[in-house]
Amino acid sequence: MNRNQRFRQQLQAPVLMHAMSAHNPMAARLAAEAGFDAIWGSGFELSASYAVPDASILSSSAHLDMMRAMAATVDVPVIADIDTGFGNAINVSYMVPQYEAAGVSAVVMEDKTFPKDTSLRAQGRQELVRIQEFQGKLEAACAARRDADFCVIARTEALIAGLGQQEALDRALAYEAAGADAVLIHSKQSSPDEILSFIAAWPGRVPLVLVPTAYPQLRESDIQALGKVGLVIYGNHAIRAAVGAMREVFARIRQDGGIHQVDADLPSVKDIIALQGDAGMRELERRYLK
Ligand code: SPV
Ligand code: MG
Repeated sequence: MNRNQRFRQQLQAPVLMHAMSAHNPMAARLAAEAGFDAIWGSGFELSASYAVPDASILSSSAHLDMMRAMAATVDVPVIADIDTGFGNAINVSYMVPQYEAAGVSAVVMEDKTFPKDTSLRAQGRQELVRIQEFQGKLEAACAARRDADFCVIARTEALIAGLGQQEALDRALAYEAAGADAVLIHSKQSSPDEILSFIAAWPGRVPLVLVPTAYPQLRESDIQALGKVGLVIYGNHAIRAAVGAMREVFARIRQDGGIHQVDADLPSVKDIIALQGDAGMRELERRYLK
């Protein structure tokens, strides 16, 4: 089975899949090494790694290039966060084959207007496009894929925009009807109640996808028990771990007046060399450098 087939099959299987965010190939490699089923090619993380807001500021080519680099580094499937699809349905038609050619196994596209604003910020601009317009974008994405196992995941921001459960259900069902392979339902409430209520009411056939950043108390075992969720995405934990670790180490070096204290607490240079794939390069040297 190739990577796209594996992803499609796992997404539909009764066992919950878990994806970890990544903003570069090293983060993707570490996530795969830790045992995550897939990599989330997060727009929030990549924007953060360039120190810009997650608001359609980074170019589509910067995102696409990073997805290609991550997909080339790991064997697990990469799920690309294509935000609003970089324009209208026509833009989507041109972008999806490029993501597919970059080696990703799925795209997630959200029903906000372009340029988007990030979802979890308080008082963000959260405007949604018309349901029919987004159906057109999903139909364009599905028609543009070349491999039938490549997944198109629709994301509704109805709860993020404060439009309520009925609007979220109407949108999610309309997106399923337009061909979406799964529906990501996002919430920024600190309690999982809103999401649990949506899941209980979900009458659709396709699996749901959750990003529990705002309600971290909801564990995988709780989500699995709900039965309707195929995938949980940890949306920003790679960049937050990196920022936390760098902040602490940088502060210690300034405080200690050197690296003499911190050195023993860091991954060794040998460890990093191994993660760079040194063993593979030495094998190439052995074979081909004559
Ligand atoms: C991302 O990781 O870019 C996401 C998830 O889209 S969130 O930031 O929660 O909107
Ligand atoms: Mg995003």
